[in-house]
Amino acid sequence: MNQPNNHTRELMNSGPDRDPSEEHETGTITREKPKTKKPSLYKVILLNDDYTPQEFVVWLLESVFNKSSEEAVRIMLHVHQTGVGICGIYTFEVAETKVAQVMELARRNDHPLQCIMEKE
Ligand code: TYC
Repeated sequence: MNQPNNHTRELMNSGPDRDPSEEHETGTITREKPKTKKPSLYKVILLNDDYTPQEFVVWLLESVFNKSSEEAVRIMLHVHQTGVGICGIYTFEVAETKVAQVMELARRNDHPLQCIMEKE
């Protein structure tokens, strides 16, 4: 029986159990398969209404979304003038938590403020 050629040697050392230290012998298989997947991202969106005080929305943006006071005022005014605005973009569980925090703070303060999340 002949010795395996380079192509056969690569096939013999392929698959999840291959020895990456052998890869440099042929120079054809170069990297490990990256097994990480990027998580989906979600926009957290604030909706305008006629009753929630502007100062409350600015305070929410600072305390829940870690915005500077300047950025918080900018986002609040954008929502006030256009009807909607993005507070931030997060992975699913972070976005879900922030929406729940906003809704609970609005409810506790008797404001009709609405906050939703949307897949990016
Ligand atoms: N429109 C509100 C007012 O004039 C302010 C406001 C801004 C409310 C943003 C909600 O998401 C909102 N008092």
